[in-house]
Amino acid sequence: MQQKIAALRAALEADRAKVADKAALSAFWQKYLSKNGEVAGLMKGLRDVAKEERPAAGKIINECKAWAEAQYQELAAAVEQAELAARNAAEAVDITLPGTPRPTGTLHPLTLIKNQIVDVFAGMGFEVFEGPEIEDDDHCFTRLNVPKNHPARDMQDTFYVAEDIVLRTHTSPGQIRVMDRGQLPIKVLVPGRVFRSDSDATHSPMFHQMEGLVVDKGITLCDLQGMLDKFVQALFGPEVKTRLRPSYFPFTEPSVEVDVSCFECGGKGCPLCKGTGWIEILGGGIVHQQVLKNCGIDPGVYSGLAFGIGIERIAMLKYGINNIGLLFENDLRFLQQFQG
Ligand code: 2NL
Repeated sequence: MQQKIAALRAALEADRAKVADKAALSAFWQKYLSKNGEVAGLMKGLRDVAKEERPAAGKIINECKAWAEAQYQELAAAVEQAELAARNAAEAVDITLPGTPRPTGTLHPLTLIKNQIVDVFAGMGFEVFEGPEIEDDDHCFTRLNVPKNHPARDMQDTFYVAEDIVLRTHTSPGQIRVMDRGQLPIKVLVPGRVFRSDSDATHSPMFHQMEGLVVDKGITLCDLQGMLDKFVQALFGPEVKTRLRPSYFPFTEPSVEVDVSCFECGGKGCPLCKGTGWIEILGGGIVHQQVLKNCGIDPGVYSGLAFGIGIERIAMLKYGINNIGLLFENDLRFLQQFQG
């Protein structure tokens, strides 16, 4: 028995030195300590020992078993330690390394321009109102003094959703809704998408407008010119001047087209202003008395000014963009040039 035990100890120690992971540890336990393992085998061997020697043999087998179990416990702790150390090494994070830069989005150039315009007019006390994109004929045309069969309805080449229901061709129906609230005075900006059946290098069937409306006692064309002066100077620089030219819109009387002195050449004449020194940027005028009446406002007491700005046009002028399509293709190489 003593020989057997000595052999088992020697074999166990040799095997123990080879155990490096959990799988080998488990095999080690199976081999020596399981029900059919070598230590249990020694116990079974007791049968062959002479009766009077059995107590002594049993004692040394038990000692061997306790020793083997202790060996196993030590080994298990060592394997556990080694695996933890290996995992810590593999998962180590160098917190002194610089972070991975995450690409962040930028505002779309049209949003940048829209925000700039809103900021300028907010500084003059305007509020922002947004109306629906699908409008009825009444809000989009009739109450704006564009009656049925008026050439302006053809001129605007409207998208009809149903009879008398249209994709708004301008944001003006939004201002009609503001006037319908019946609260005066009014100082409102109405930005948003508008739709016209028109498409070339400078026209898109969907584009963005920002209209402004002021209704109060004693509003004149001078108020319009003063506000627009501040607006163009904020957008194009303090040196630019404005010029009003007579024009025609059914909803304003008088109507004006507003030019700015060319911010590229300072007015001397260049390709941008086509040699004229002036660039047309928006239209406006004094709200037609009929439009005020259509909204329940007494033109004998109140007067109004209105203007409409094409946001794409301003963006194209300001950033030197020659094709409107670039604004809607969402090519990152284009968009990333506008960092705000
Ligand atoms: C342009 C011209 C304009 C208006 C828009 C307006 C709205 C109401 C009453 C009167 Cl509710 N007028 N809007 C007036 C004149 C011109 O836009 O060329 N826009 C790009």
